[in-house]
Amino acid sequence: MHEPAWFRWARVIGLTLLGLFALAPVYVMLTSSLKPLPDVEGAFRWFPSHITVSPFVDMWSTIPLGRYLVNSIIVSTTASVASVVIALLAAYAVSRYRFRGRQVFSITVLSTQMFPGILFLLPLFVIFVNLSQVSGINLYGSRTGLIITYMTFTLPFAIWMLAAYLDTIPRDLDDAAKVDGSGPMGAFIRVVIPAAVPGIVAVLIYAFMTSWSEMLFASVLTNDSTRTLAVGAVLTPQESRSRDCRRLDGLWRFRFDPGGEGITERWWRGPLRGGREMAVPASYNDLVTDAAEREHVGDVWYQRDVWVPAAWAGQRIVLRCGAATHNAAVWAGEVQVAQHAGGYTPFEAEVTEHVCCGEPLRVTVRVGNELTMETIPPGVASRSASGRKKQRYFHDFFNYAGLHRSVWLYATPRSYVADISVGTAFDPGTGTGQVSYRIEAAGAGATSVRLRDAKGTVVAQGTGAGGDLTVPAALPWSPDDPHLYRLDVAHGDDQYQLPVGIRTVAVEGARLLLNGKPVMLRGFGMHEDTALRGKGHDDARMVRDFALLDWIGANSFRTSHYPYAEEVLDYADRHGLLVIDEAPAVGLHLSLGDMGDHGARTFGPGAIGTAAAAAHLAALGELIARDRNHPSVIAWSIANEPDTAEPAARDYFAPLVSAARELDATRPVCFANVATAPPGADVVTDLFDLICVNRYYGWYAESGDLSTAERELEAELRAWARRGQPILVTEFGADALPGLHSVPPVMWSEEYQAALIEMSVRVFRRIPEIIGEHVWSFADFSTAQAVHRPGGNHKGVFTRDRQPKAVAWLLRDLWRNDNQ
Ligand code: BDP
Repeated sequence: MHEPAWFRWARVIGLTLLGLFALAPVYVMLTSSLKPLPDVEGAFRWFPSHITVSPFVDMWSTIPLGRYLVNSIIVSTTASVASVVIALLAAYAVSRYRFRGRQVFSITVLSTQMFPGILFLLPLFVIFVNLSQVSGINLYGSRTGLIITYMTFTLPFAIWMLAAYLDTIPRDLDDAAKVDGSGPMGAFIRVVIPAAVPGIVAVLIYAFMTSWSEMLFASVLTNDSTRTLAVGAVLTPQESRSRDCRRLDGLWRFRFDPGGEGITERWWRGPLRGGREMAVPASYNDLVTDAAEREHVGDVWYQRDVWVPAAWAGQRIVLRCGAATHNAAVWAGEVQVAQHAGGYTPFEAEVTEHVCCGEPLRVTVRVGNELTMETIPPGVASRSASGRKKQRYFHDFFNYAGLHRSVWLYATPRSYVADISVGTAFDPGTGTGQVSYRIEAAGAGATSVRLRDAKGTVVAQGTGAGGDLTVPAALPWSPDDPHLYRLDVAHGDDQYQLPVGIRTVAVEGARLLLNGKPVMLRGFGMHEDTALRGKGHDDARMVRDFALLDWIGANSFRTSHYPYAEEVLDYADRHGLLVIDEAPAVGLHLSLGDMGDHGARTFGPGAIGTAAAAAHLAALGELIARDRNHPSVIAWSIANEPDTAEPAARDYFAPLVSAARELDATRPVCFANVATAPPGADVVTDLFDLICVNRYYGWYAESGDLSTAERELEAELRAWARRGQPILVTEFGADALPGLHSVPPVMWSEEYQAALIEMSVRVFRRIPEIIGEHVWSFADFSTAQAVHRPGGNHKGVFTRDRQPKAVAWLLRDLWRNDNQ
């Protein structure tokens, strides 16, 4: 038959497109990079910067990226085989039992299938994505998306193709196959299936390609910040009879990646070029001398070699990162093993198969610091007129970045303790303590626990993955006596030792009770911040900070505005500090003060939307999973100063509060309320257990006028008190430039800071519902460069190098007297 020329061309173009489509997996394999598409601001997005693939996350979380190919083949094959089986049965029915709408069916299938993909798929894709944004339901790149695509494309087309194929098989053969009395199914199996094998194979290939491309769309367009390939790490690495660790602190090879070339050029494949070195743990920002590098926005790369001990052969080997701010990908040699979003919680990946014991391993970490409207904390990156990439954010501390906490390589037996969670109770009447435990273990072996007291004597024991231990005459944990027991957990040959403090926390009316007794919290909102190291964890700083907390008579602090290093919480457990543990959700107020835009809306599409909410939830989940065993942690703070006067804040926060309660029902949940959401304006406080307020009367409000400030502070706090909930003042204070003095006190002088704090405390002591005062801030800290921040934020009671300002002596007198 004569083929017109246009038909030949159409066929060539069609086949080329199909070929390119089929080559997409090869592209992904070759680059091994999942690059985000650029973000386009606005409610309607032609291309989103990511597609959430959370329904696939479970599946992917167990399979490192290196095995992505195998993984997607398994899923695509299963989906294709299933659709071919369904299609074959339907096609048989269509072919053998003619029905009226057959032609309509053919026309529909042809008209939807034969459009060039670019014309049809792309609009559909954009519609799906926008619907997802609006509805919050994930229509693309999810199982639902996969099913929808199947229903609309693969299945009808497969039925149509196979039906046409089956039409060519003479019906007499069916009848012949029924001679021995078998029914249509017999004919189907004996004649139709064998005769239709080429058609089935063709449809299978088609179905496979469609399902694979479906998965590829989802993954290629996935911003790495939305996927956590590694399983979030919970148990802090430790040495025991069965475990060995190497802390990879020290100097790493280091390279800035302003052009974002590291991924395409695959920098993990060889030694990082450039000859630079960088200290780990530390922020890199204050260790460089170039302004553009200090303010760099984008990726940096760290790399080092580490000997994997020969003695670890046969063990399970894990690579763990304490904190990479704000997102990271990790390679063990040539294999990407982990990817993580969130700058303040640990993540880890098993690397047993990618290392050789007794040989060196090259560890490469890409760390990205960019904040977007889909990260927590949020931010906006843009290019300045000079072409420089700039980062704007809505919080008050400098956006330090890098490997902020230790990277570890550690070994456990193959059967191991994967996670432990404990809950405790204490009856002050009888003195009896309870420790309930749940162990997650992997691999064969028996699980058992022993609870030992400080002398090492076993006071209770149990077997199995969960249970309750009773401790008669228990010594409860409290700031006065931070008594710790030790839970020795064993599974198979593995052993893990968890410090346990027996204590209860409860909110009763307007009181916060610790072990049944009311507590008053005295202390600070703090920061992990020092000169040079920035946000890098530093044992020396930690020891000094705790010494000063003790010196000044504080019993409590808030981990403003992100989860602190695990070492800090361990220290707080041992030294009896009461910690409000905060998620890194700060700056969720796009119209606030000097950092925001007047009148800007915060919650909703185009601003803090569903993607940010998902990131927030993930960060909160990781925080609680990591810290729920610390007796020092007495409450979860979900966010700092969000715009809770905006009505949409309620829908944003309600699921987060429920999630926190679900993950840990034993601790109060709170957030730090902002001055723009006083009683009457705030729409969320009733969801929470504690009222926490940050107030700056005398500084941002009634600046320089302490007598008016005193009246207004008292009036507002009394309005909060009418709700009958406990109130913790999580921030109050004033900037004081160290060494600036003035009589009478004027703003920025040490005297004014002292006078403002003295006035505030006077007010607090008049209101019985107030259960605590946290001065802002413990020490001066670095901020973004801004006209209102001379060398950073100076609200510290201590200077940045941890020496007292005048107010420190006042607080010391006050708090030490309280303690007596
Ligand atoms: C509060 C913030 C805190 C700031 C402080 C300030 O919670 O992070 O550092 O104000 O302005 O709004 O000093």
